[in-house]
Amino acid sequence: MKRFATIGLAVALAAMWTPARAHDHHHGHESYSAGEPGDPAKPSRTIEIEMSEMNYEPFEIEVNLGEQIRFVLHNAGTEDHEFLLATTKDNLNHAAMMKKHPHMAHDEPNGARVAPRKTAEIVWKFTKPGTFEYSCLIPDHREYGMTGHVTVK
Ligand SMILES: [Cu+2]
Repeated sequence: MKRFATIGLAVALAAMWTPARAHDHHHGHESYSAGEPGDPAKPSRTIEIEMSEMNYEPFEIEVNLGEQIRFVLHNAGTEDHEFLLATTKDNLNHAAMMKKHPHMAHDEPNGARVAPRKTAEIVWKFTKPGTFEYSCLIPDHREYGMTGHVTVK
């Protein structure tokens, strides 16, 4: 499990290098690394994402800068899964927090936690160019492959 060890090290280093940030971390912050919460009253393109153990389908998407996406998140698996949109750096910091507080609940506009056989939706506006990701931060899920990538053109 070389990949697991490497990612585990990256998480540990991220936690060590940003103690102030980790300390300040709280849910409900106003700025998000992958864009901003969308407006459900405005037009959006729908992208359906299926989650299961331990992956996303699709695991790679492309959106246009300024585009609003309605993500319909189906959990086709047998465990809870999350979909959290952020930069890799932010998700790794967040994952380190989750290891310390595994029962942390998420109620954030940039993501959702979905129970088996349930569906959730989030509306997101991609206001920043670059590469972002969606990931499941339930301990060990990310390490076993639950990461997808978003390219904003
Ligand atoms: Cu998961």
